[in-house]
Amino acid sequence: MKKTWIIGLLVLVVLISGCTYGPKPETQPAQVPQTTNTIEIKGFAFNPATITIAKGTAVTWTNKDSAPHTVTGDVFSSETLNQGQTYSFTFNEAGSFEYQCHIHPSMRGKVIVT
Ligand SMILES: [Cu+2]
Repeated sequence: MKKTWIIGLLVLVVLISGCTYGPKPETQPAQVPQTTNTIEIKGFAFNPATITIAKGTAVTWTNKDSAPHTVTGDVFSSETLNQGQTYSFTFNEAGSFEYQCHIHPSMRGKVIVT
């Protein structure tokens, strides 16, 4: 009977001490170059339309529209992206890369790689 009480107390101590460690705080220094970037395709527009990234960064586009879109540039090109689908491309060369939606050519975006 007493043993059970001690075990119960131990479990309680473990539970309480476990609570003091909470989720780790976000410790991401601003100086660290971004290694991923996401662009939403929404409302027939790339958002953000222009991004600046460091060389070696992978950019992921996600189509949030019900309409299909593409991400079409000179050195990269996606298949037709339906709603919820994504396309990723890693930019290993510095430069300015313009792209558009092949289906809706008025949709334009630019990736600047430094
Ligand atoms: Cu489109």
